[in-house]
Amino acid sequence: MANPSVVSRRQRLLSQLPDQSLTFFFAGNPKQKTADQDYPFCVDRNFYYLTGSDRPRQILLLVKQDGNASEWLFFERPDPHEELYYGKMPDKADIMEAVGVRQAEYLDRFDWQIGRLLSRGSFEHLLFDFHQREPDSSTVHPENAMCRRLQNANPALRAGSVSRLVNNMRRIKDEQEIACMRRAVDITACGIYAILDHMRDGVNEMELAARFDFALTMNGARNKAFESIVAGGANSNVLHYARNDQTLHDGDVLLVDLGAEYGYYAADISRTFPVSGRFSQVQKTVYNAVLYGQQKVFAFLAPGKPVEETLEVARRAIGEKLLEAGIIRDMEDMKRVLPHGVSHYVGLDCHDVGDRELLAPGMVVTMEPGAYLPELGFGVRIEDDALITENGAELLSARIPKTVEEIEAYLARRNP
Ligand SMILES: [Mn+2]
Repeated sequence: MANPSVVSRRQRLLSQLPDQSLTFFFAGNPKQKTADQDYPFCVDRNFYYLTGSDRPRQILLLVKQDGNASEWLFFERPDPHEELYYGKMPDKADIMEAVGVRQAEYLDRFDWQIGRLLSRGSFEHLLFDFHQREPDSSTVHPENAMCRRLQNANPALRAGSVSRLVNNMRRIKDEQEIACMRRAVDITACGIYAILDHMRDGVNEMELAARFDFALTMNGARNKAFESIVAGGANSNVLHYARNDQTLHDGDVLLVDLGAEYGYYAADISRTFPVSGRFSQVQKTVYNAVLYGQQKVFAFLAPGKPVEETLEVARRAIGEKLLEAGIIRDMEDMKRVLPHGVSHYVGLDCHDVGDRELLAPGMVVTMEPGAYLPELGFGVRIEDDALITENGAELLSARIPKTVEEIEAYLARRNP
């Protein structure tokens, strides 16, 4: 059975597409790793959003002509040799059933079918969802080369991009998406508890990263949403620390920024913990300043608010507390202390797509204020994911310990 959310997304998109148009989306191709191996296939997110299908080498075509819509899915012809090694491939009936389209066609008939469609109608637009990071790189992305070929073969048609339209649709999550995101956050919570359970003096960051991975797998998440940051001591000042190979020491903080992926949806959570189980006085002061900043951001989140403004909200609140404590001398210092954005959308991408404008119900955003103080030898980041509701926001990651008291109490119970 096709996922009804996916069918309704295509209907909503079709209603916004221009008449007399052909619009193409590509699942993408596996990337070669070694002579006889590919990297695990990672489906194009816009394609997945509109089809619910994660097999490679598929093309979704939306046709809008004289006010009528039709939907085509092109896919690989089943090959007995491939099936011998990798299992049964879907046939036309399977594809129509799974994706909910009326027309399914083998890829080797793509050119013939497009030619037939074009010869029958008076089309005006060719719309593509180019690979977003490298729209001109046809060598890396064969689907981009296909777009160029179609464009060159039909110079009378106006070529354009459909990406922004779909990206902006993706900002508002439907029930099915929110359910996946709740699950991703809950599994991330399990992973964070696994880290807390094994964090102690002498442990390597790598071991804690592995505890997180293990907890994800055991709780049904096949993948991480992004490479984990597990940063002890001074590494906590490196915003995208990736080495994860240093030893933790009592007295240090451990900053983790990580997330599970569930049903292709991401969670994105950060916490900062004391390795010894107790924050030092200055760590506590900075930590509580960042937490205060996050509380202010959470209170700010509501429909109609500009998402980009959370950075100023956080800087003001954290700055106020750090000034009070004599840790900074001037509010201007906050540009250095908190140099990164505080909110981004989360969804099928960890840093999810779409124009960053005013918040609206159904958006999911991060709140990730931090304070990075190399002069004190540590940084703090606290990040949670929030769902924008009709009149405010709902914290999705409420069950992960966050206040100094909650964290120290959990660690004290762990080490009686
Ligand atoms: Mn984030």
